[in-house]
Amino acid sequence: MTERMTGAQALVRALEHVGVDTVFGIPGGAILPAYDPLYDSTKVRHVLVRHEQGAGHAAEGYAQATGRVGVCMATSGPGATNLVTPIADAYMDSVPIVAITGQVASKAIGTDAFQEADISGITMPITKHNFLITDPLDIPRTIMEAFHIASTGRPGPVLVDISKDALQADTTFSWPPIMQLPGYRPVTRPHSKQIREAAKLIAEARRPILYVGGGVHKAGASAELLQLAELTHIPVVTTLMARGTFPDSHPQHMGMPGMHGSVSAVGALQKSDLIIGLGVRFDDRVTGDLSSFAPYAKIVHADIDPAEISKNRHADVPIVGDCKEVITDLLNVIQTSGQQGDYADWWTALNSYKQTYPLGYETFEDGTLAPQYVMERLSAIAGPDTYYVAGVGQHQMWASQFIGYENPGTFINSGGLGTMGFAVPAAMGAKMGRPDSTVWAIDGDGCFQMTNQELATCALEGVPVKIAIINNGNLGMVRQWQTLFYDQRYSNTDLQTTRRIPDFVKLAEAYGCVGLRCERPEDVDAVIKKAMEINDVPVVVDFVVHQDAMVWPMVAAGTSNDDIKIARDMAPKWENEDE
Ligand SMILES: Cc1ncc(C[n+]2csc(CCOP(=O)(O)OP(=O)(O)O)c2C)c(N)n1
Ligand SMILES: [Mg+2]
Repeated sequence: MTERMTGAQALVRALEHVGVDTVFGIPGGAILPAYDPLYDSTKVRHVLVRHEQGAGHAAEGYAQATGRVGVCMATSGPGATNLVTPIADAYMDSVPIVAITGQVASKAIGTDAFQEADISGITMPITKHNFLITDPLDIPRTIMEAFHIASTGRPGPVLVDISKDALQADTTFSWPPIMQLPGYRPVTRPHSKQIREAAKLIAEARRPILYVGGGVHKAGASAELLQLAELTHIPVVTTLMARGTFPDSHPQHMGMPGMHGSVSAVGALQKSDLIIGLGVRFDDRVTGDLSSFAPYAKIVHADIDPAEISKNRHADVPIVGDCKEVITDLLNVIQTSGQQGDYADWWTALNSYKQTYPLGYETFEDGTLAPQYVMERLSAIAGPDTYYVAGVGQHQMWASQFIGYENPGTFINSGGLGTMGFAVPAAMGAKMGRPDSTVWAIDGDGCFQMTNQELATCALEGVPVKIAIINNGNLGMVRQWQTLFYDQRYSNTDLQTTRRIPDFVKLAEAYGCVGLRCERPEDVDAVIKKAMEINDVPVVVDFVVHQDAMVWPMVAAGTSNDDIKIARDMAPKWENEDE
């Protein structure tokens, strides 16, 4: 069945056919034709955001909370370039989003026309793929291809740029279109020889470790991971992108590795003789100085993206495949062989790391709030079924360290790009994707000032997110580096929020939200409980905390993981330093 309609109508119809229920965006000249049929759609809800960056992060939050493709839309030129940051963010964290942008009329492309920007050129290195459509006939097929590419293999952002005349022209629409992607065939089935090789190394190892990254949750493989860990009794570390993929409370969990990881997780990687990396990138925040990273370890590295394998650290056993299939196959081979490694001495060492160096923090005599305490109480009161969405900075690290994650995908944050301003719009997207769940954003006073305008969107669209601002009056993470590495010369990190500019409570109220403030430890529980009881409008809590709280442990940038500090000038003592 084919039907006559405009390119714009074909676009909306195609979005309906691929199952889109929510689009975040802002209209403008070049995309305007698409907004007309969108007005009539009963299946697609368009959410009018206040800044296109908010649309992009909302699409990411929606995608991460639901596992479905998030969608954002913008006009040409500045609308499109405002999407660049969230597209780059989605690329770094492998988040499936489709960004649809209007482009100037095809005849005007290349003439520096009003609001022209070469967005497909600009986003070439930060998209998994992108398209420029000038023929309306291509619209349905391209939309289907864009959603297929974004959500299969290693997920990622896809941009579809459509010229205004293609949206306006008459065309024929038929569904389903036939995709034309001859060169795109992601490998999901791991090679059985590689699986056997990995199983053999696991049986031979004395100090193995499962290094779990964002790819495991993206593959929906947390149940299989738990089975594998319990079958083999191998310890597990979960990266910033994998928090909750393996339960924090599990005795085999060693914590988060990396720059602000636990001593037990960092130590376990450094001392291991076999790292089984699953859906990880061996990125610099985890490895520290690469040349001294895990010097005794052989590497099994499984990832769906062959480009990741041996990119940073040579893999002795490379496995290309979907993590769910990799883990399932490993389980089968290990179960059939009945071989069990001997890790008793390893566990003695690991348990001693855990007992000797638990995560801790400083409290303040003057009665001011420790930010870590706020996280602990939030975790206890809001519980592990809540979605936590963080900004970028100290508060993000405390949210990772001091909230207990028990369920996969419940910590949503900007890991690879480290994008300030991520939290408020991403929390909005997460809440729209999961309306029955509680969503708490944990934001910094700096980050919050970058994207808080989306509170207007939340209030008007009925999206009751909860925002905890960890207000330390500073660009705290940068201040921490100035404290440690720049002689306490605090160049341009004081936000002066202590002068209540802005007053976050009043700002929340101005946006139609409830604003609360908490300044003393004894009030924390009552304020969180009050925020938990408000479910009809968004709530913002201004937690005024001590300005000098620091994130520990820390591996200073560029140094070795062996030089991890548990506090300023305090390093752990390693036992078993016999190799
Ligand atoms: C868009 C952007 N600009 C600059 C930075 C560099 N940066 C990283 S953390 C940080 C401070 C964040 O301050 P705040 O939101 O108050 O969080 P805190 O560290 O105080 O918890 C800055 C400026 C960044 N990550 N992203
Ligand atoms: Mg701050």
